[in-house]
Amino acid sequence: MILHHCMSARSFRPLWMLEELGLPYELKMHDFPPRLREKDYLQVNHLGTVPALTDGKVFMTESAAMCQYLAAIYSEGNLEVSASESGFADYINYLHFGEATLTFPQTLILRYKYFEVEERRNIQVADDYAKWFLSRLKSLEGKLSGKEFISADRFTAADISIGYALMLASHLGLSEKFKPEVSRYWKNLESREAYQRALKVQEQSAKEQGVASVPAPHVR
Ligand SMILES: N[C@@H](CCC(=O)N[C@@H](CS)C(=O)NCC(=O)O)C(=O)O
Repeated sequence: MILHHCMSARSFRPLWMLEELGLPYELKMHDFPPRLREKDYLQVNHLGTVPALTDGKVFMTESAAMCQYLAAIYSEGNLEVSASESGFADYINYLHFGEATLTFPQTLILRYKYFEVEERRNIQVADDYAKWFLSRLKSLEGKLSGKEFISADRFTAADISIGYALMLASHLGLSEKFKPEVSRYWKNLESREAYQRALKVQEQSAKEQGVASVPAPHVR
């Protein structure tokens, strides 16, 4: 398997998943954004985005779908919830929620607070989407009450999908505003050995491959 990754970008989701599974893989690091910094990468993924994953003839470009795929193919049911289990609807709902509802607004913060050239930055947009993101966490707060994991009382790919969104929020300084249940859940997720290994692997690989080892937006 080959995973194309930028430091702490959404490609961290499948990287964390691969570490949870203990599977062998090759991690190809890219400076962010590869679309502009590494034109050759467009031959791997026409969109220029990370992640990109190849597994034999399989090629994927969506981080939450990769987690679902890896759980379905390689976890022997441990990191997924099957359609016959009662937590199935929560599993797929939160797998998508992590990307579509929790990560998307944060990309607007990244773009309008950090990545755009000075004259196109817009603090109003960034602040509005920070509020938007935090208000979307409200539904998690209730859902997580008295629970360690989001679905089926066990750690699954859905926790990785949400966990990455919380990781990004902490990079953006939003974790101080997490409410108690989300804060507890996040501390629990980030203390997982596989999560910690994924952090080390990306840093080590960045150094070995001559790529900036500080996650964007600090790269610019
Ligand atoms: N929905 C996709 C989004 C992929 C995406 O936009 N990745 C960002 C990094 S987090 C990227 O590569 N941005 C650089 C660009 O748009 O050129 C996923 O979850 O994988």
